[in-house]
Amino acid sequence: MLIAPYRHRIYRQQQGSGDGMPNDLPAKASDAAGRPDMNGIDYIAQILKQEGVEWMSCFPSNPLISAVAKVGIRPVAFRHERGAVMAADGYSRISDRQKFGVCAVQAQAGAENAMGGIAQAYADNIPILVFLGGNNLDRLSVKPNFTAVQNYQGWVKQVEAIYTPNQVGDVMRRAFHALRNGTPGPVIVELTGDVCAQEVPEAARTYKSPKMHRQVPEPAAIADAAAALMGAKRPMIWAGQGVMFSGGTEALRELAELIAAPVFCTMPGKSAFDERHPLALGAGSGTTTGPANEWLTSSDVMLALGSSLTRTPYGQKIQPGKTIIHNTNNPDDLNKDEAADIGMVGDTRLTIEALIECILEQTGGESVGERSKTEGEVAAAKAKWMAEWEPVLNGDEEPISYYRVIQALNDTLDGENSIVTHDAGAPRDSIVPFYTATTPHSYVGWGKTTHLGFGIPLIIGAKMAHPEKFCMNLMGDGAFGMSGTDIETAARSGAAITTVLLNNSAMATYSGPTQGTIGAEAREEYGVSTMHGNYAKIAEGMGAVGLRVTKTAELGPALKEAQRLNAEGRTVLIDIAANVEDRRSRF
Ligand SMILES: Cc1ncc(C[n+]2csc(CCOP(=O)(O)OP(=O)(O)O)c2C)c(N)n1
Ligand SMILES: [Mg+2]
Repeated sequence: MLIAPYRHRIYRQQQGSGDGMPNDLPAKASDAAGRPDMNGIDYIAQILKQEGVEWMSCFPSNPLISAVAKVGIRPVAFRHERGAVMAADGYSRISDRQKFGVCAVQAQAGAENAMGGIAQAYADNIPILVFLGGNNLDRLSVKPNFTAVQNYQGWVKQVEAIYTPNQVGDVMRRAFHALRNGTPGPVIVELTGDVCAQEVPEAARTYKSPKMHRQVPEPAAIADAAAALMGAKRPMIWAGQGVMFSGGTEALRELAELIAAPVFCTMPGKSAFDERHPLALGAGSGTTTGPANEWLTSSDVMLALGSSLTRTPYGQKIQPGKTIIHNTNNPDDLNKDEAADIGMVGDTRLTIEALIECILEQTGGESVGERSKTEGEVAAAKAKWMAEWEPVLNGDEEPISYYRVIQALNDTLDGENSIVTHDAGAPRDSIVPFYTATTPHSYVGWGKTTHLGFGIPLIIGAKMAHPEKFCMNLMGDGAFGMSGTDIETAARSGAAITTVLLNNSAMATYSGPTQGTIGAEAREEYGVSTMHGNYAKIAEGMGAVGLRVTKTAELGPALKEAQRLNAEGRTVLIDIAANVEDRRSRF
């Protein structure tokens, strides 16, 4: 069962300042005349070092890969560009705009293949910096050459090509400004081949690190929101990813307790509020918890924090008839899909703090609402929902039910020191309502365009950010086809992750008894949405440890073994003989 990886290097955490402050610059190379010799690529590497970048995902080739290695930034090569971009995304997702995932791929095929990962980051508002290799200046815009500036418009927050060596510092300043400020999103820099190989004149080497600037909503909007919350009969809070990105999770807890409002987390916001808290309603994708459904249906005032309130099949619907108080840092999200009764454009943590202060001023320091009554109602709603699901979560059916696997995760993992993520399809639908998220980013929810296979590279990126944590992705066998070779990336680089693979030889969302959308003609006659594999064996062939689980009793021990092996620096894949899960907590 256990095999030694082909080549194993223990991943050592790179020593950066870790506080977002610039590191020392490397010594400059000099030519005979004592003049620093630095081309555009070397200057970018130096700026990345100055910005505290510790590693860069990549798929060869791109001249920046050697240049960053020279200045002590670790390049990690993935097996395909999409994965490299997604790992940078995973790193950014849990770094709250304090650190950023950086990625480099080559021109043409590399730039084209990166699209899926970039689109995913764009849809989910994730700040990543992607360097695409570029053609020479005289080939830009000439068919069939790919130009990022033309082709990535509409999929990114910002995209620029470098047209002159004098411009490198300005492009990089705009890039880091965009990463730190406004709506988060992917920032693309196209490294025009011949231009970036030229010397950057000393006078143009003037890079200054841009700072983060945060806004507070107008005082009148805060006062209106406070009044609406204090007058509410049944308030609730809808917490999005922006709560975590702004460092607002503690403030959120304080506010929820102050106004006795239960908290629902969106899928990307899952883990912004500890799901063990008595005011926690849990999280929701298209599926959600019983308590969340009750408050989404019956609340009269909803305070949405750090959320775009985007309508998506991977989110809960907001029922009409509520007063909506909407906080976002992006004015374009206000009134996009939902009419905002009160809009609060600004940083989420600062907004919550301003709300708390305003409410306390009016109550003379007293809390609002009946907290213990509300907590009792949440507990009752949870008990009602769990009465229905308890037998499913603890069932001993074989092939093993998805829910039994999720129960084993809840029973076995040290939630506060783990990072768990899902993949597209039934794994996501099943786990989002039932896995208990604890500390911020202990769960990474994702997916509006929802790229299958994101789980492996995402969790490698998370492991790069937190080598001390148990980092695990739950995926289906269909998803493995999209990114499974990056198990080799994890094994080779020592970013020791655990992949829990629900092997049902099917795509449950398309071929399940009631969930199926693929017709019997294509399924039964031609096998569309059926596939087979022994993924534990494949993992072993790529230098990881493969474990097979066919009985429910083996789940806990396999997860414990995975934790032990990860701690030794070994990547693990647990291949579970699973059912074609058809049950969903939908309302
Ligand atoms: C790149 C991409 N293509 C297609 C899809 C649509 N899709 C969502 S789930 C799924 C099947 C997933 O099958 P599997 O990973 O085996 O999970 P299961 O539902 O069986 O648990 C597909 C094709 C997608 N999300 N991403
Ligand atoms: Mg499957």
